[in-house]
Amino acid sequence: MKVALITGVTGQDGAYLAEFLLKKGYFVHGLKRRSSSFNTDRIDHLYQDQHEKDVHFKLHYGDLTDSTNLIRIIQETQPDEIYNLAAMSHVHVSFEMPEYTANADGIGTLRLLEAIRILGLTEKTKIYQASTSELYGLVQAVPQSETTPFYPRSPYAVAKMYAYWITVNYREAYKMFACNGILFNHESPLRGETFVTRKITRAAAKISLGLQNCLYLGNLSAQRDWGHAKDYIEAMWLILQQEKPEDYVIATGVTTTVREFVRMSFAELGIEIEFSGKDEYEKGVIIDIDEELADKLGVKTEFLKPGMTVVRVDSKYFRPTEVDLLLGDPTKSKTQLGWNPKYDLRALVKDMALADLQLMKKDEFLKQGGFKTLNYFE
Ligand code: NDP
Ligand code: GDR
Repeated sequence: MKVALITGVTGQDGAYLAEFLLKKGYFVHGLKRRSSSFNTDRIDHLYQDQHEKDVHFKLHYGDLTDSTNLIRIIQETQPDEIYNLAAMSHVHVSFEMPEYTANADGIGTLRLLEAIRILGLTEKTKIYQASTSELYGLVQAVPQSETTPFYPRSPYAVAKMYAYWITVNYREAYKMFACNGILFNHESPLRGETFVTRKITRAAAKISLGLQNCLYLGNLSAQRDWGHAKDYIEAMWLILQQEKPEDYVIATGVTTTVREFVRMSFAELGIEIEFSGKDEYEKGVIIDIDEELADKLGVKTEFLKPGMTVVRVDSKYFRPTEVDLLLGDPTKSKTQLGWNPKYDLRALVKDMALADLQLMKKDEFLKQGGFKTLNYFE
Protein backbone atom coordinates (compact mmCIF):
# COMPACT_ATOMS: atom_id res chain seq x y z
CA MET A 1 0.00 0.00 0.00
CA LYS A 2 1.37 3.42 -0.95
CA VAL A 3 1.63 5.97 1.85
CA ALA A 4 0.99 9.68 1.34
CA LEU A 5 1.43 12.61 3.71
CA ILE A 6 -0.63 15.73 2.96
CA THR A 7 0.22 19.01 4.65
CA GLY A 8 -2.74 21.39 4.56
CA VAL A 9 -5.17 18.46 4.61
CA THR A 10 -7.89 20.63 6.19
CA GLY A 11 -7.85 23.09 3.27
CA GLN A 12 -9.76 23.01 -0.01
CA ASP A 13 -7.18 21.04 -2.00
CA GLY A 14 -6.12 18.85 0.91
CA ALA A 15 -9.69 17.64 1.40
CA TYR A 16 -10.21 16.73 -2.26
CA LEU A 17 -6.77 15.16 -2.54
CA ALA A 18 -7.21 13.04 0.60
CA GLU A 19 -10.47 11.66 -0.77
CA PHE A 20 -8.89 11.03 -4.18
CA LEU A 21 -5.87 9.16 -2.74
CA LEU A 22 -8.03 7.09 -0.38
CA LYS A 23 -10.08 5.99 -3.39
CA LYS A 24 -6.84 4.98 -5.09
CA GLY A 25 -6.00 2.72 -2.13
CA TYR A 26 -3.38 4.90 -0.41
CA PHE A 27 -2.85 5.15 3.33
CA VAL A 28 -3.24 8.89 3.86
CA HIS A 29 -1.63 10.83 6.70
CA GLY A 30 -2.67 14.44 7.11
CA LEU A 31 -0.99 17.29 8.96
CA LYS A 32 -3.46 19.50 10.79
CA ARG A 33 -2.91 22.53 12.96
CA ARG A 34 -4.06 22.64 16.53
CA SER A 35 -6.91 25.09 16.84
CA SER A 36 -9.21 26.09 19.69
CA SER A 37 -12.23 24.84 17.76
CA PHE A 38 -12.65 22.10 15.16
CA ASN A 39 -11.01 22.92 11.82
CA THR A 40 -11.78 19.63 10.06
CA ASP A 41 -15.13 20.49 8.44
CA ARG A 42 -13.90 19.70 4.94
CA ILE A 43 -12.61 16.23 5.86
CA ASP A 44 -15.08 15.11 8.52
CA HIS A 45 -16.68 12.69 6.05
CA LEU A 46 -13.30 10.92 5.69
CA TYR A 47 -12.68 10.57 9.44
CA GLN A 48 -11.93 7.05 10.63
CA ASP A 49 -12.01 5.95 14.27
CA GLN A 50 -8.43 4.90 14.95
CA HIS A 51 -9.68 2.03 17.16
CA GLU A 52 -11.38 0.33 14.20
CA LYS A 53 -9.73 -2.17 11.84
CA ASP A 54 -8.57 -1.21 8.34
CA VAL A 55 -7.86 2.41 9.11
CA HIS A 56 -6.42 4.25 6.09
CA PHE A 57 -6.62 7.87 7.17
CA LYS A 58 -4.80 9.41 10.11
CA LEU A 59 -4.35 13.01 11.23
CA HIS A 60 -1.28 14.35 13.03
CA TYR A 61 -0.95 17.67 14.81
CA GLY A 62 1.72 19.74 13.16
CA ASP A 63 2.83 23.02 11.69
CA LEU A 64 5.15 24.00 8.87
CA THR A 65 6.90 26.40 11.23
CA ASP A 66 8.10 23.55 13.49
CA SER A 67 10.84 21.39 11.98
CA THR A 68 11.12 19.02 14.96
CA ASN A 69 7.51 18.08 14.50
CA LEU A 70 7.88 17.64 10.72
CA ILE A 71 10.92 15.39 11.14
CA ARG A 72 9.11 13.24 13.70
CA ILE A 73 5.97 12.84 11.59
CA ILE A 74 7.91 11.96 8.45
CA GLN A 75 10.02 9.48 10.42
CA GLU A 76 6.89 7.88 11.85
CA THR A 77 4.91 7.75 8.61
CA GLN A 78 7.72 6.98 6.08
CA PRO A 79 5.69 8.41 3.18
CA ASP A 80 6.19 7.46 -0.46
CA GLU A 81 4.68 10.80 -1.47
CA ILE A 82 4.42 14.13 0.32
CA TYR A 83 2.02 16.78 -0.97
CA ASN A 84 2.98 20.12 0.53
CA LEU A 85 -0.28 22.04 0.35
CA ALA A 86 -0.06 23.87 3.69
CA ALA A 87 0.30 27.62 3.41
CA MET A 88 -0.97 30.99 4.51
CA SER A 89 -2.66 31.11 1.12
CA HIS A 90 -4.46 34.47 1.05
CA VAL A 91 -2.63 37.02 -1.09
CA HIS A 92 -4.23 40.12 0.47
CA VAL A 93 -3.70 38.85 4.03
CA SER A 94 -0.01 38.24 3.25
CA PHE A 95 0.48 42.02 3.12
CA GLU A 96 -0.73 42.09 6.77
CA MET A 97 1.38 39.08 7.86
CA PRO A 98 4.49 39.13 5.63
CA GLU A 99 6.94 37.59 8.10
CA TYR A 100 4.69 34.71 9.09
CA THR A 101 3.88 34.08 5.42
CA ALA A 102 7.58 33.86 4.57
CA ASN A 103 8.14 31.49 7.48
CA ALA A 104 5.27 29.10 6.68
CA ASP A 105 5.13 29.29 2.88
CA GLY A 106 8.83 29.76 2.13
CA ILE A 107 10.93 28.25 4.93
CA GLY A 108 8.20 25.68 5.64
CA THR A 109 8.99 24.05 2.30
CA LEU A 110 12.70 24.01 3.13
CA ARG A 111 11.92 22.33 6.47
CA LEU A 112 10.09 19.51 4.68
CA LEU A 113 12.84 19.01 2.11
CA GLU A 114 15.49 18.99 4.84
CA ALA A 115 13.46 16.52 6.90
CA ILE A 116 13.45 14.12 3.95
CA ARG A 117 17.22 14.55 3.57
CA ILE A 118 18.04 14.25 7.28
CA LEU A 119 16.00 11.04 7.50
CA GLY A 120 17.79 9.50 4.52
CA LEU A 121 14.58 9.30 2.48
CA THR A 122 15.77 11.14 -0.64
CA GLU A 123 15.42 8.02 -2.79
CA LYS A 124 12.14 6.85 -1.31
CA THR A 125 10.02 9.95 -0.77
CA LYS A 126 8.69 12.05 -3.64
CA ILE A 127 7.50 15.56 -2.87
CA TYR A 128 4.98 17.83 -4.57
CA GLN A 129 5.24 21.56 -3.90
CA ALA A 130 2.10 23.69 -4.29
CA SER A 131 3.50 26.48 -6.44
CA THR A 132 1.30 29.14 -7.89
CA SER A 133 0.50 31.34 -10.87
CA GLU A 134 1.01 34.27 -8.46
CA LEU A 135 4.73 33.78 -9.24
CA TYR A 136 4.10 35.42 -12.64
CA GLY A 137 2.69 38.53 -10.93
CA LEU A 138 3.39 41.57 -13.06
CA VAL A 139 2.65 40.44 -16.60
CA GLN A 140 5.80 39.55 -18.56
CA ALA A 141 4.07 37.46 -21.24
CA VAL A 142 0.73 35.74 -21.92
CA PRO A 143 -0.17 32.96 -21.86
CA GLN A 144 2.12 31.97 -19.00
CA SER A 145 4.02 28.69 -19.30
CA GLU A 146 6.80 26.81 -17.47
CA THR A 147 9.38 29.10 -19.13
CA THR A 148 7.73 32.49 -18.48
CA PRO A 149 9.83 34.66 -16.12
CA PHE A 150 8.51 35.28 -12.60
CA TYR A 151 7.77 38.72 -11.10
CA PRO A 152 6.01 38.16 -7.75
CA ARG A 153 3.79 40.98 -6.48
CA SER A 154 2.98 40.11 -2.86
CA PRO A 155 4.69 38.73 0.26
CA TYR A 156 2.78 35.51 -0.47
CA ALA A 157 4.16 35.24 -4.00
CA VAL A 158 7.70 36.10 -2.88
CA ALA A 159 7.56 33.37 -0.21
CA LYS A 160 6.24 30.91 -2.79
CA MET A 161 9.08 31.94 -5.11
CA TYR A 162 11.59 30.82 -2.48
CA ALA A 163 9.68 27.55 -2.10
CA TYR A 164 9.67 27.04 -5.87
CA TRP A 165 13.43 27.46 -6.23
CA ILE A 166 14.40 25.50 -3.12
CA THR A 167 12.35 22.61 -4.52
CA VAL A 168 14.23 22.84 -7.83
CA ASN A 169 17.52 23.12 -5.96
CA TYR A 170 16.94 20.00 -3.82
CA ARG A 171 15.96 18.10 -6.95
CA GLU A 172 19.22 19.08 -8.64
CA ALA A 173 21.51 18.91 -5.59
CA TYR A 174 20.29 15.68 -3.98
CA LYS A 175 18.54 13.96 -6.93
CA MET A 176 15.26 14.11 -5.08
CA PHE A 177 11.95 13.50 -6.83
CA ALA A 178 10.77 17.02 -6.02
CA CYS A 179 8.31 18.82 -8.32
CA ASN A 180 6.45 22.09 -8.56
CA GLY A 181 2.89 22.23 -9.78
CA ILE A 182 2.39 25.84 -10.89
CA LEU A 183 -1.34 25.87 -10.39
CA PHE A 184 -3.55 28.68 -11.59
CA ASN A 185 -6.59 29.63 -9.48
CA HIS A 186 -8.85 26.70 -8.75
CA GLU A 187 -12.11 26.91 -6.90
CA SER A 188 -14.99 24.73 -5.68
CA PRO A 189 -17.82 24.66 -3.14
CA LEU A 190 -15.04 23.97 -0.57
CA ARG A 191 -13.14 27.17 -1.45
CA GLY A 192 -12.28 29.42 1.51
CA GLU A 193 -15.03 31.98 2.03
CA THR A 194 -12.82 35.07 1.58
CA PHE A 195 -11.42 34.23 -1.85
CA VAL A 196 -13.26 36.20 -4.48
CA THR A 197 -15.18 33.40 -6.25
CA ARG A 198 -16.62 31.95 -3.07
CA LYS A 199 -17.35 35.40 -1.68
CA ILE A 200 -19.33 36.06 -4.86
CA THR A 201 -21.32 32.79 -4.94
CA ARG A 202 -22.14 33.01 -1.24
CA ALA A 203 -23.33 36.60 -1.60
CA ALA A 204 -25.33 35.86 -4.76
CA ALA A 205 -27.11 33.06 -2.89
CA LYS A 206 -27.84 35.27 0.13
CA ILE A 207 -29.07 38.15 -2.03
CA SER A 208 -31.33 35.75 -3.95
CA LEU A 209 -32.95 34.72 -0.65
CA GLY A 210 -33.32 38.26 0.67
CA LEU A 211 -30.65 37.68 3.35
CA GLN A 212 -28.17 40.31 2.10
CA ASN A 213 -28.60 43.57 0.18
CA CYS A 214 -25.31 44.17 -1.54
CA LEU A 215 -21.97 42.51 -2.33
CA TYR A 216 -18.88 44.71 -1.86
CA LEU A 217 -15.81 43.83 -3.91
CA GLY A 218 -12.41 45.27 -4.86
CA ASN A 219 -10.84 45.19 -8.32
CA LEU A 220 -13.54 43.96 -10.72
CA SER A 221 -11.22 44.10 -13.73
CA ALA A 222 -8.66 41.55 -12.47
CA GLN A 223 -8.53 38.57 -14.81
CA ARG A 224 -8.00 35.02 -13.61
CA ASP A 225 -7.71 31.59 -15.20
CA TRP A 226 -10.21 29.72 -13.01
CA GLY A 227 -10.54 25.92 -12.92
CA HIS A 228 -12.15 23.37 -10.61
CA ALA A 229 -10.14 22.04 -7.63
CA LYS A 230 -11.36 18.50 -8.30
CA ASP A 231 -9.55 18.55 -11.66
CA TYR A 232 -6.42 20.18 -10.24
CA ILE A 233 -5.74 17.71 -7.44
CA GLU A 234 -5.66 14.94 -10.02
CA ALA A 235 -2.86 16.83 -11.79
CA MET A 236 -0.88 16.93 -8.50
CA TRP A 237 -1.03 13.17 -8.30
CA LEU A 238 -0.11 12.71 -11.97
CA ILE A 239 2.97 14.91 -11.49
CA LEU A 240 4.34 12.46 -8.90
CA GLN A 241 3.59 9.40 -11.07
CA GLN A 242 5.93 10.42 -13.91
CA GLU A 243 9.29 8.82 -14.72
CA LYS A 244 11.19 12.06 -14.15
CA PRO A 245 10.62 14.88 -11.67
CA GLU A 246 9.62 18.07 -13.51
CA ASP A 247 7.58 21.24 -13.02
CA TYR A 248 4.20 21.76 -14.68
CA VAL A 249 1.71 24.56 -15.30
CA ILE A 250 -1.87 23.51 -14.51
CA ALA A 251 -4.46 25.87 -15.99
CA THR A 252 -7.52 25.97 -18.23
CA GLY A 253 -6.14 28.36 -20.86
CA VAL A 254 -9.16 30.68 -20.47
CA THR A 255 -9.17 33.94 -18.53
CA THR A 256 -12.15 35.87 -17.15
CA THR A 257 -12.67 39.11 -15.21
CA VAL A 258 -14.00 39.17 -11.66
CA ARG A 259 -16.88 41.24 -13.09
CA GLU A 260 -17.86 38.45 -15.48
CA PHE A 261 -17.62 35.84 -12.71
CA VAL A 262 -20.11 37.95 -10.74
CA ARG A 263 -22.47 38.21 -13.70
CA MET A 264 -22.31 34.45 -14.36
CA SER A 265 -22.93 33.59 -10.69
CA PHE A 266 -26.08 35.69 -10.46
CA ALA A 267 -27.25 34.35 -13.84
CA GLU A 268 -27.11 30.78 -12.50
CA LEU A 269 -29.76 31.86 -9.98
CA GLY A 270 -31.95 33.52 -12.62
CA ILE A 271 -30.81 37.07 -11.84
CA GLU A 272 -29.43 39.10 -14.74
CA ILE A 273 -27.18 42.00 -13.77
CA GLU A 274 -25.40 44.69 -15.73
CA PHE A 275 -22.44 46.83 -14.68
CA SER A 276 -22.13 50.58 -15.13
CA GLY A 277 -19.90 53.37 -13.81
CA LYS A 278 -16.11 53.39 -13.40
CA ASP A 279 -13.49 52.45 -10.81
CA GLU A 280 -14.74 53.00 -7.24
CA TYR A 281 -18.15 54.10 -8.60
CA GLU A 282 -18.83 50.99 -10.65
CA LYS A 283 -21.94 49.08 -9.64
CA GLY A 284 -23.91 46.00 -10.65
CA VAL A 285 -27.67 46.47 -11.08
CA ILE A 286 -30.42 43.90 -11.65
CA ILE A 287 -31.86 44.31 -15.14
CA ASP A 288 -34.03 41.21 -15.42
CA ILE A 289 -35.16 38.10 -13.57
CA ASP A 290 -35.73 34.70 -15.15
CA GLU A 291 -38.89 33.94 -13.15
CA GLU A 292 -39.09 30.33 -14.31
CA LEU A 293 -35.51 29.47 -13.27
CA ALA A 294 -35.78 31.49 -10.05
CA ASP A 295 -38.99 29.71 -9.18
CA LYS A 296 -37.45 26.29 -9.88
CA LEU A 297 -34.48 27.08 -7.60
CA GLY A 298 -36.56 28.60 -4.80
CA VAL A 299 -35.09 32.09 -5.28
CA LYS A 300 -37.22 34.68 -3.48
CA THR A 301 -38.10 37.06 -6.26
CA GLU A 302 -40.23 39.21 -3.94
CA PHE A 303 -36.95 40.70 -2.62
CA LEU A 304 -35.51 41.36 -6.09
CA LYS A 305 -36.52 44.19 -8.40
CA PRO A 306 -34.94 45.41 -11.66
CA GLY A 307 -32.97 48.56 -10.88
CA MET A 308 -31.73 47.25 -7.52
CA THR A 309 -27.98 47.71 -6.96
CA VAL A 310 -26.55 44.41 -5.74
CA VAL A 311 -22.79 44.93 -6.31
CA ARG A 312 -20.62 47.88 -5.27
CA VAL A 313 -16.89 48.55 -5.08
CA ASP A 314 -15.14 49.08 -1.74
CA SER A 315 -11.52 50.20 -2.08
CA LYS A 316 -10.56 48.40 1.16
CA TYR A 317 -10.39 45.26 -0.96
CA PHE A 318 -7.77 46.75 -3.32
CA ARG A 319 -4.25 45.35 -2.88
CA PRO A 320 -1.09 47.46 -2.52
CA THR A 321 0.23 45.73 -5.64
CA GLU A 322 -2.18 43.81 -7.86
CA VAL A 323 -1.80 40.94 -10.30
CA ASP A 324 -3.90 42.11 -13.25
CA LEU A 325 -3.92 39.19 -15.63
CA LEU A 326 -3.30 35.46 -15.30
CA LEU A 327 -3.75 33.12 -18.23
CA GLY A 328 -2.00 29.77 -18.22
CA ASP A 329 -0.71 27.61 -21.04
CA PRO A 330 -1.46 24.00 -20.04
CA THR A 331 0.14 22.42 -23.16
CA LYS A 332 2.86 20.56 -21.23
CA SER A 333 0.51 19.08 -18.62
CA LYS A 334 -2.00 18.05 -21.27
CA THR A 335 0.54 16.37 -23.54
CA GLN A 336 3.01 15.00 -20.99
CA LEU A 337 0.72 14.15 -18.07
CA GLY A 338 -2.35 13.39 -20.18
CA TRP A 339 -4.22 15.73 -17.82
CA ASN A 340 -7.74 16.39 -19.02
CA PRO A 341 -9.93 18.71 -16.88
CA LYS A 342 -13.65 17.94 -16.80
CA TYR A 343 -15.04 21.30 -15.66
CA ASP A 344 -15.18 24.47 -17.77
CA LEU A 345 -15.86 27.87 -16.23
CA ARG A 346 -19.63 27.64 -16.66
CA ALA A 347 -19.73 24.23 -14.92
CA LEU A 348 -17.53 25.58 -12.11
CA VAL A 349 -19.73 28.63 -11.52
CA LYS A 350 -22.86 26.49 -11.57
CA ASP A 351 -21.41 23.99 -9.08
CA MET A 352 -20.46 26.78 -6.67
CA ALA A 353 -23.59 28.90 -7.09
CA LEU A 354 -26.00 26.01 -6.54
CA ALA A 355 -24.01 24.61 -3.60
CA ASP A 356 -24.07 28.01 -1.89
CA LEU A 357 -27.78 28.40 -2.57
CA GLN A 358 -28.37 25.11 -0.73
CA LEU A 359 -26.07 26.19 2.08
CA MET A 360 -27.83 29.52 2.56
CA LYS A 361 -31.27 27.88 2.51
CA LYS A 362 -30.08 25.53 5.23
CA ASP A 363 -28.63 28.44 7.18
CA GLU A 364 -31.89 30.35 6.98
CA PHE A 365 -33.78 27.28 8.15
CA LEU A 366 -31.46 26.93 11.16
CA LYS A 367 -31.76 30.62 11.95
CA GLN A 368 -35.54 30.37 11.95
CA GLY A 369 -35.23 27.44 14.36
CA GLY A 370 -33.13 29.58 16.71
CA PHE A 371 -29.88 27.71 16.03
CA LYS A 372 -26.38 29.12 15.56
CA THR A 373 -25.69 30.01 11.93
CA LEU A 374 -22.75 30.73 9.63
CA ASN A 375 -20.06 33.38 10.10
CA TYR A 376 -20.13 36.21 7.59
CA PHE A 377 -16.77 37.85 8.18
CA GLU A 378 -14.91 38.85 5.04
P1 NDP B 1 -6.39 26.68 1.82
O1 NDP B 1 -6.15 28.05 2.35
O2 NDP B 1 -7.79 26.20 1.61
O3 NDP B 1 -5.69 25.60 2.78
C1 NDP B 1 -4.44 25.86 3.34
C2 NDP B 1 -4.10 24.74 4.30
O4 NDP B 1 -2.83 25.01 4.91
C3 NDP B 1 -5.10 24.59 5.46
O5 NDP B 1 -5.22 23.22 5.78
C4 NDP B 1 -4.39 25.32 6.59
O6 NDP B 1 -4.80 24.89 7.87
C5 NDP B 1 -2.97 24.90 6.33
N1 NDP B 1 -1.95 25.74 6.96
C6 NDP B 1 -1.83 27.08 6.93
N2 NDP B 1 -0.73 27.47 7.58
C7 NDP B 1 -0.14 26.36 8.06
C8 NDP B 1 1.01 26.10 8.83
N3 NDP B 1 1.80 27.08 9.27
N4 NDP B 1 1.31 24.82 9.14
C9 NDP B 1 0.51 23.80 8.74
N5 NDP B 1 -0.60 23.98 8.02
C10 NDP B 1 -0.93 25.24 7.68
O7 NDP B 1 -5.56 26.56 0.45
P2 NDP B 1 -5.89 25.72 -0.88
O8 NDP B 1 -6.34 24.38 -0.51
O9 NDP B 1 -6.72 26.57 -1.78
O10 NDP B 1 -4.45 25.67 -1.54
C11 NDP B 1 -3.54 24.62 -1.24
C12 NDP B 1 -2.13 25.07 -1.56
O11 NDP B 1 -2.02 25.40 -2.94
C13 NDP B 1 -1.66 26.30 -0.80
O12 NDP B 1 -0.28 26.15 -0.56
C14 NDP B 1 -1.87 27.44 -1.79
O13 NDP B 1 -0.98 28.50 -1.52
C15 NDP B 1 -1.57 26.74 -3.09
N6 NDP B 1 -2.24 27.24 -4.27
C16 NDP B 1 -3.61 27.36 -4.28
C17 NDP B 1 -4.26 27.74 -5.42
C18 NDP B 1 -5.74 27.89 -5.48
O14 NDP B 1 -6.23 28.52 -6.42
N7 NDP B 1 -6.49 27.30 -4.55
C19 NDP B 1 -3.50 28.02 -6.68
C20 NDP B 1 -2.08 27.80 -6.55
C21 NDP B 1 -1.48 27.43 -5.39
P3 NDP B 1 -6.13 25.48 8.58
O15 NDP B 1 -7.29 24.75 7.96
O16 NDP B 1 -5.90 25.16 10.02
O17 NDP B 1 -6.16 26.95 8.28
P1 GDR C 1 -5.80 35.27 -5.68
O1 GDR C 1 -7.32 34.96 -5.29
O2 GDR C 1 -5.31 36.51 -5.06
O3 GDR C 1 -5.74 35.18 -7.18
O4 GDR C 1 -5.04 34.06 -4.99
P2 GDR C 1 -8.50 35.87 -4.75
O5 GDR C 1 -9.74 35.11 -5.02
O6 GDR C 1 -8.26 36.34 -3.36
O7 GDR C 1 -8.43 37.16 -5.72
C1 GDR C 1 -8.61 37.07 -7.12
C2 GDR C 1 -8.73 38.47 -7.71
O8 GDR C 1 -9.97 39.03 -7.30
C3 GDR C 1 -9.75 40.37 -6.92
N1 GDR C 1 -10.80 40.80 -5.98
C4 GDR C 1 -11.01 40.32 -4.75
N2 GDR C 1 -10.38 39.33 -4.06
C5 GDR C 1 -10.85 39.03 -2.82
N3 GDR C 1 -10.27 38.03 -2.13
N4 GDR C 1 -11.89 39.71 -2.25
C6 GDR C 1 -12.55 40.72 -2.90
O9 GDR C 1 -13.48 41.32 -2.38
C7 GDR C 1 -12.09 41.03 -4.22
N5 GDR C 1 -12.50 41.92 -5.16
C8 GDR C 1 -11.73 41.76 -6.22
C9 GDR C 1 -8.37 40.36 -6.30
O10 GDR C 1 -7.83 41.69 -6.22
C10 GDR C 1 -7.64 39.44 -7.26
O11 GDR C 1 -7.19 40.16 -8.36
C11 GDR C 1 -5.55 32.74 -5.06
C12 GDR C 1 -5.09 32.00 -3.79
O12 GDR C 1 -5.72 30.74 -3.76
C13 GDR C 1 -3.59 31.79 -3.80
O13 GDR C 1 -3.22 30.95 -2.71
C14 GDR C 1 -3.18 31.12 -5.11
O14 GDR C 1 -1.78 30.97 -5.15
C15 GDR C 1 -3.66 31.95 -6.28
O15 GDR C 1 -5.07 32.08 -6.21
C16 GDR C 1 -3.32 31.29 -7.62
